[in-house]
Amino acid sequence: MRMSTAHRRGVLMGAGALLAASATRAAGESVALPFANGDRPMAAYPQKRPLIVLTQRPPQLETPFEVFDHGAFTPNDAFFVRYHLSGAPPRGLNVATHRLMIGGAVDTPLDLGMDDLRRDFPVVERAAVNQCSGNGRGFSDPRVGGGQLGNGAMGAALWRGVPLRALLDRAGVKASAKAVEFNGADVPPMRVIPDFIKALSVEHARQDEVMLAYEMNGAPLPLLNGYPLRLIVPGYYGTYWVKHLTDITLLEQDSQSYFMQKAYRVPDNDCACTPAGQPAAQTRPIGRLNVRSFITNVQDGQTIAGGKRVMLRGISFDGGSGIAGVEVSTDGGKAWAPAALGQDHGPYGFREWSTHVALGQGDHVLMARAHSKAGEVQPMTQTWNPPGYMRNVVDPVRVIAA
Ligand SMILES: Nc1nc2c(c(=O)[nH]1)N[C@H]1C(S)=C(S)[C@@H](COP(=O)(O)O)O[C@H]1N2
Ligand SMILES: [Mo]
Repeated sequence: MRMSTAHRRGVLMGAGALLAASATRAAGESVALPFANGDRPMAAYPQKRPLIVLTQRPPQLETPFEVFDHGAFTPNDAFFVRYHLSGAPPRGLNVATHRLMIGGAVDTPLDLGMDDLRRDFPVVERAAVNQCSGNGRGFSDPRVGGGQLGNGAMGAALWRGVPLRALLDRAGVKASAKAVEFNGADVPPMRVIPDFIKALSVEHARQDEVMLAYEMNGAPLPLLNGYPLRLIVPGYYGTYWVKHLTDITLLEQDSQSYFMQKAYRVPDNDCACTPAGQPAAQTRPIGRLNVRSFITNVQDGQTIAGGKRVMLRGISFDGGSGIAGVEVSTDGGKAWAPAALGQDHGPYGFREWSTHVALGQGDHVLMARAHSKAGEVQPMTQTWNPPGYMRNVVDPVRVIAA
């Protein structure tokens, strides 16, 4: 569905002013994330309900965790926001004038409008989790540098758009092409600051699941989530999901982008980890999401009813093999019992789970632990790395049954 012209103008031309105004308006509310220096203001940005503010310029907003208890899809107005360049989001984006260029090592460079994308290419729809590499970084112990995020820098949506391969085939990728670079409309505020450019291998870019999305959960992408077009790389960390996509460039060598060569890299070993506090000898670009689960209906420190059946539920996901099972423990990880899995929305989405437990009076430590179909399981102890990426340790939720 198209936005009306009036709505579009409101969103686009008023975005700058609204960003400033609404941040002040909601300045009263705040939230305390459960780690040192975790106090955060809440603010409602355009098209968003009040979210947890990590930075205002550029906007970096976290989803309040209770949202994840309401289903396998994260509402657009609650979906987290991550930007790097201080001028983001870009001004003046418009579905009527937006262009996507495909160039470099191709037979026929393409210059496409949004109407061309909707009219001339197949349509695909896929549920997929977008998770920031640093989701949960604020819990790293020892602490690490970077945005001190709780667990709200993730979300799952139903993405609708065009398979990337259809565009690559139309342009005709030269046999010499090795990598594909993706750039969006946001530009660095100064020439010395690197542009936000990401890359995939040609082989990865041609996989079935990689797509360009113009809709999210049945509506146009919100401005702050990449309007009017973004890259979707199911199973991969959000850093690859370039927003406000304007340029796709086929390269005959590896991308030299700062955001491939210097940032968003993990230790090059099986656990993507180093001994706490130690740097990595070798690194590689971050890749697939590891397996993860959360209890969503009970919070750490909460008092719950003792001596009767209570429901525990939550979400799980992995990098695309799908969830094989989720187990739950009520004794801090000694005994485990399987939970029931909810509806399967495909291997890249959130998979809900639920179970019932009865707790005797006193203190209990609840845990959920997910297994992927690829045989991966969440670790019981944290795997640490210097940037605090890929956290997926089983989280204890301490409750009092009374
Ligand atoms: N154009 C652009 N795209 C971007 C970024 C950015 O700074 N600029 N950040 C990336 C990162 S690191 C993440 S985690 C996701 C976050 O997507 P969201 O803001 O829609 O939640 O966007 C990615 N795409
Ligand atoms: Mo990210």
